Amino acid sequence: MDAWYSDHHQAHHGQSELIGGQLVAGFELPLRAERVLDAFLEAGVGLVHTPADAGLAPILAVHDADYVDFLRGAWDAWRAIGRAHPALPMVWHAGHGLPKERPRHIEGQLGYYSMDAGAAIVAGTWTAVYWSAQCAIAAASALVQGAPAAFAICRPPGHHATARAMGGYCYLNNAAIAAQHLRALGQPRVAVLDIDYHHGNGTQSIFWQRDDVFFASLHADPHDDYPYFSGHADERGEGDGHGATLNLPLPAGTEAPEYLAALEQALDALAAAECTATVVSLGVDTFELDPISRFKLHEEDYFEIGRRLKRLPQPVLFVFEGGYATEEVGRNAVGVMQGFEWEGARAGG
Ligand code: OKP
Ligand code: ZN
Repeated sequence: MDAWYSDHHQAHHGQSELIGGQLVAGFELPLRAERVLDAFLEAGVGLVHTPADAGLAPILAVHDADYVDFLRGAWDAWRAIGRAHPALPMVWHAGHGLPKERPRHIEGQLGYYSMDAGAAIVAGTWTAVYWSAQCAIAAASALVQGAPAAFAICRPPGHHATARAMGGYCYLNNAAIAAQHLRALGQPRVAVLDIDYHHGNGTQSIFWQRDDVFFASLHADPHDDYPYFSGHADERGEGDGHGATLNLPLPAGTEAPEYLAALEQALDALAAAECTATVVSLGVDTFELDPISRFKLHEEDYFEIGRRLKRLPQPVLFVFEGGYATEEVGRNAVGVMQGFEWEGARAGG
């Protein structure tokens, strides 16, 4: 399988992050995507392409236009009030529903368009998130042109971003944009399987009331971990989307046997949903040495996960999400691709 990668992600760097009440240098580093690219090339899984520019239309099919305008202009607005350090949201409307009025001041807008202080804006953020989304769009296009699988090496990640809010290192929801693009290109029903350690709350909310995109997620129990307010087992979707969301929360300390059993449950549900293509939100922050997570998967488990994913409705688009153990993130992510390809060759030959 081939991969799509743009080095524009490097422009998004030097973000600050609030962890446990302290402002620190962020975990979401340019090195992460570089390590995934290197591992992909080293393993010889396939070719790496630079995405074509498909423009804003596939992004606006998922995200609100005013939110996209905000992302594009936020750094300049922040500079205009004399600030030179990364822009972080710090005030939120926590009442019922959306705030009535959009604030005029950039500080208010940062809160209006975010869910937490986990998505800093720096000078290169818009360029990076735009091209991260373009990687997912280009890979989705390759799928409908006949590729059996593709890998979008996206950075920044996307699965926490909703239609109108950033958070948790995410700005544009690459996986949702890819799923929606597959729909636009004629796929009747698309599956999204999210195996990042954290619940894909943004993706869930985007497709919450729809039955043409089935969302299944394995993640840390939100009683105990980020994003805290969604991902519980009783969340199944609403309206037309009732039954088209499946959440499988798992406890801290989860190891491969329990993880793979839950994965089989998700794969059963996705098989029953009769989708014609799958987007996998691939986070490898389920790794035992991940600095912000609490599952206990080992390096060889990613190959096994890849093998199991061969059961998914085909074709399959992998979209890179989390994974913060920079030494191992490349091998772990690419291990999934290798297991997937290995199982395909075994079954075919
Ligand atoms: C992005 B992705 C935990 C703080 C969590 C945000 C994590 C965002 C993860 N103590 N901060 O899903 O990998
Ligand atoms: Zn994550």
